[in-house]
Parts: sequence; C-alpha cells; structure tokens
Amino acid sequence: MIEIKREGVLLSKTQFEFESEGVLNPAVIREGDNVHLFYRAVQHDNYSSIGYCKLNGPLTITERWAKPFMIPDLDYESHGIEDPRIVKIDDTYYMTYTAYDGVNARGALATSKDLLTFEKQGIIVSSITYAAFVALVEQAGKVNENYYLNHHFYYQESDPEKKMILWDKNVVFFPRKINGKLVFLHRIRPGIQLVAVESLKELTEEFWETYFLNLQDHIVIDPLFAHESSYIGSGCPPIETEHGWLLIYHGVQETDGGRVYSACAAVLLDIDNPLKVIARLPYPLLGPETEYETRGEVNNVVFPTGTALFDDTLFIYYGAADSEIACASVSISGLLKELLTYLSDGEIPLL
Ligand code: BMA
Repeated sequence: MIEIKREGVLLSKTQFEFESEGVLNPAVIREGDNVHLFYRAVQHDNYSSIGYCKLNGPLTITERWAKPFMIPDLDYESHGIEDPRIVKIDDTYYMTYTAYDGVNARGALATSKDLLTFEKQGIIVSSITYAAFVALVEQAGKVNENYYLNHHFYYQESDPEKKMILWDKNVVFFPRKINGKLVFLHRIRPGIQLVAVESLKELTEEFWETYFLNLQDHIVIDPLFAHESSYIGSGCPPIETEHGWLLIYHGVQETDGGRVYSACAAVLLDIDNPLKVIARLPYPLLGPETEYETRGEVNNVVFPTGTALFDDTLFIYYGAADSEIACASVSISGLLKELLTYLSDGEIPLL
C-alpha cells in the first residue's frame, strides 16, 4: 500500500457571510513558488460562490480574500457555482465549475489570461433532458445499465413532465492539448467520460446526441471496486508523467451509514490516448478517517479537486466533510511505482 501523509486542515470557514457555512473543493494551480486556490465557498441555504487564497509553497497561506472571487450572476448558475477546477492551456487559464440553478447542475467554463479577470463562457456540457438521454443510451444499449436504469428515477419519480436536464458535473480539462485537441473529462453517473474537440464551438446539441448514441466509446472508467461502487467522478486535473496521465478521482460507496466519498483513487491513462487505461489502484488513496473528514456539513467526504507538485511530492488538496479544505501529500514516483503493479490487462510495465 502506498503511504500518504495527511498535512491537515488548510482552510476553514470564516464569519464572512459568503463562506460562513463551509469552504471546500478548491481549484489549484501552481505558478512559481505560489499556489493559487479558488475554492467553493458556501453560505446559508447551500448557495456557493468561489473564494480565493494564495499560498507560498504548498502549505503556507499568504493571502486570503474577504469577499468572493467569483459570484453566480447568470440564470444557469442562479443557485450557485461549485467545485471549480483549473488548468492553463497555452496562454489561457480554463476554470471549470458546476453551475447550479436550483434544479439542474451542469459543467460550465470561465477563461482568463491573467488569473484575475475571468470571462464566463457558458455551459459546455449538454442540456438534454434525462428522458431524452436515457432514450438515446438505452437505444445504443452497450453501456453499463446504471447509465439508464438509475436515471429513470429522475424523470419517472421526480419529474413527471420529463423536463429535468441531465446532471453532468466534474468537468476537468487536461492541462494541454492532445493531438491538437482540447480534452476534458466529465461525469454522467456512474462513470467518467472524455470529450476531445478542436474547438469548443463543436459542442452543439447535435454533437452530444451522436456522443450519447456512442457513449460506450467515450467512457474512460466506470466504477470497479467496492469503495467506488455507487459512482465516481473526475477529481484533479490529470498530471502528465513519463508513464502516462495520472488521474486522482473520487469514488462513492453507499453504506449503511450513508454515502462515503472514500475518495482519491488513481488511474494512469495513455499519454496520447487517455481513453486507454494503463493501470488503476484497487484501493482508496485516501478515505475519510480523521474527525475533519468524517464529521461536517456532509459526513465522510474526501473530495480531491486539485494538486501541486513540489519536486517529487504531490500535494493533493481536497474538501473534507464538505466543511474545510485539507491537504495530503504523497511521493509521485512512489505512487506511480505502486500503480504500475496494478496494470490493466495486457499492459507491459514501462519501468
Ligand atoms: C458533490 C458536490 C460536492 C460535494 C460532494 C460531497 O455532489 O456537491 O461539492 O463535496 O457532493 O457531498
């Protein structure tokens, strides 16, 4: 088993109204000696904005804003903006987040050239209804049946009008183009899927219809192990390594005591074809164990959303029990070595 070190809680809620209920799930980007954290700040009524703080090195806070960095100000995000992730591709920062309007939760994008001013680019996932999605996926019939059986609930039980839009969250870009294409992961329960396009303008509803008809070709991973048996979601932006893309994601298990976000497993994806899984860790990298991970706004949650690499040490930042932001560190070479002992079928170690 790989050893992971808890660095403890980094950020807690404050008296400021915008983050009075919790701070969690930060987008993380390292620039020189600094690490920027754009985090989900929750106020009364589960209404989220994005807060900001700056670290010197991986763990020392040197700046923290007393007001939100980004607020929800558009219709599609009227009940909050949640769970940001960030990468830099060429000279542009891509910040993705979940736009929540009180009913629908969909992946949205904002871009920036300087990390200070962001321009919202809108929803980048489909706005298909559950009913239409299920009809397409069922018709194709080649995917894990949880893609359609579980989803029947949303429109049969809760939405007789069949108007509810498919929840598609955890949109996470790869930090560079792959074969000339922008590539991002997204999550339609229960698995993690991948989109590769030359331009985001390609993402029309016609595009998504074809995509859903061939959904099996776009799934990177589905739940496999006990600790992720309910569903999984892309977590931190993939990290480029000599062995492939290292992906830290979250896995959810339904237990007698409720849902456990026994997060942080890892998977290695082929560098040119990230749909190809090279290796996958069969146990959680970090499950909820400490008081701050097991007790909070939502108990038993470790929700990793960003990393920063300092020499060989990978710092993983995560939401702990939907209340605080904590950090854990691991040797990246050690983690890769461990991962390569769990190769997917037919792979040969590159060591
Ligand atoms: C997800 C999101 C996250 C949260 C997680 C665990 O659906 O709402 O912000 O951390 O659930 O409660």
